[in-house]
Amino acid sequence: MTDYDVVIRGGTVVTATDQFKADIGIGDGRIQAVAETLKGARQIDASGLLVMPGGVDTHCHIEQLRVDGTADEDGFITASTSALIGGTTTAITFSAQFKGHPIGPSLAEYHRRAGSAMIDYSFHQIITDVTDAVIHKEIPALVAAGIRSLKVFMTYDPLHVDDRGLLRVLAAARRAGALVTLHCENYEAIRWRTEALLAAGHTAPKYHAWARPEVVEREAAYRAIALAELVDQPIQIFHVSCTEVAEEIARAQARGVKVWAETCPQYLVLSADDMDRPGFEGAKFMCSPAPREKGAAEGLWAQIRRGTLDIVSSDHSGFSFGTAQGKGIAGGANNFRDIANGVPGVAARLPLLFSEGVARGRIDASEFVRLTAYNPARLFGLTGKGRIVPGADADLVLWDPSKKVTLTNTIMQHNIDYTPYEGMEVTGWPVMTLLRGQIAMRDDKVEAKPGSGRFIPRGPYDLIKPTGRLPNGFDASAFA
Ligand code: DUC
Ligand code: ZN
Ligand code: ZN
Repeated sequence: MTDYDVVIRGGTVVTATDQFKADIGIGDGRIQAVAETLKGARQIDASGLLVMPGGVDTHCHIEQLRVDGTADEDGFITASTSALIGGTTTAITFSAQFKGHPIGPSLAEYHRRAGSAMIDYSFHQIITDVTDAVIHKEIPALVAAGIRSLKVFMTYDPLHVDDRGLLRVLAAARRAGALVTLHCENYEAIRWRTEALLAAGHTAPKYHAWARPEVVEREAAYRAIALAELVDQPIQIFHVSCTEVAEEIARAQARGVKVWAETCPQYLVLSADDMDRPGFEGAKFMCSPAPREKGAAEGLWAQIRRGTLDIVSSDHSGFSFGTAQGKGIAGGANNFRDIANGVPGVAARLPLLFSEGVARGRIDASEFVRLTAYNPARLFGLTGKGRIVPGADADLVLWDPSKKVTLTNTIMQHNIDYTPYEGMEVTGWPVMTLLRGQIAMRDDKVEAKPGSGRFIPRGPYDLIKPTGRLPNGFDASAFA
């Protein structure tokens, strides 16, 4: 007689706090027991391997729609394939609002498209048009439908929202019980510097970084924090690229502001020099904020270790190098302003972080779990994810900590024609990924079927409640 459907036997279980030898008993797609010796109808031998929670990537652009009706090249099937190859089992992707359009119908379209996903998922709703209907009807409706995070861009045409709009979104989120995530860069400063650079004939990809230096990101991050304090609304700052922004966040955290922040592998392993490769090759490394000077990443590692940056997500973006819908190089983009920003990385996220972090001794394996699974699940209210405890979803990755792999685009299995990490050698590789107890990837082959992923509705949770500290004790969000 067996006690469990599946037992993962003999591995080293890594949780957000501990590492120990144990078996994991799985039944009905959930973890039912973690103990020394368990019996199951099926055994999976994990000896010599780490057994960790499946990756939770809370910043992925998948099949995101554009104003012209096209969508990101990496769709839900290919992006989920790539996620599973890299050990990730849950993603939060984006539903984009277009100016002049309501949210409801486009969100329904994202749900339809995500029906083919092979990982579990939720959405962040991008707010670009801060109308009365959005503030008073659509944001409450989103939260009621289980979407509890909003994204605001402080830069980019036609996405950016001005300070008044941001205040209104923060206030609406406070009333509804949602988290606000932000892309922090100063819109006018980037416009001004871009115009000057192009007027001076500086068109190559490397000038992307010149158009948006660190101070442009720091100013916007500081402003976002200040506005969030004014409203007393928790926020998360996306893709922190440099120490000076992290220091601004650390100062706010020290005075009790509920501000969380992520960084991404591109800021830990790429640099501005990559954008200076010959011709337009540098476009492969263009993302925003821009990768910084060589060596700057050590400052980010320090801020990871002190907890200022508590999530490492991929910011996976579906732009190929040689397609018109991608970076447009084949279609003749001839200056940095017209090249799409963003790099693919949902598969490479865990291997790069493990290799650069754990294998090189910058962080330990439990910290790796916190950064890649436990903290993202906790911050975004993804109940049942990111943990190895009885009752949690049996989303697991079996990891060979000493396997060496040279990254290539073929390995990524996404629908993008390049990886910015081509040729990099990593130490540590996922050999099996399970989603809710089912083997979804084994030895670099995806076994999951389209549609096996599930939408995860997110209910209320304490972490993102306001602090109750308001200037003059006056809650303006109750009136505006
Ligand atoms: N910001 C993102 O969050 N993703 C892709 C591009 C960008 O600027
Ligand atoms: Zn962004
Ligand atoms: Zn993004």
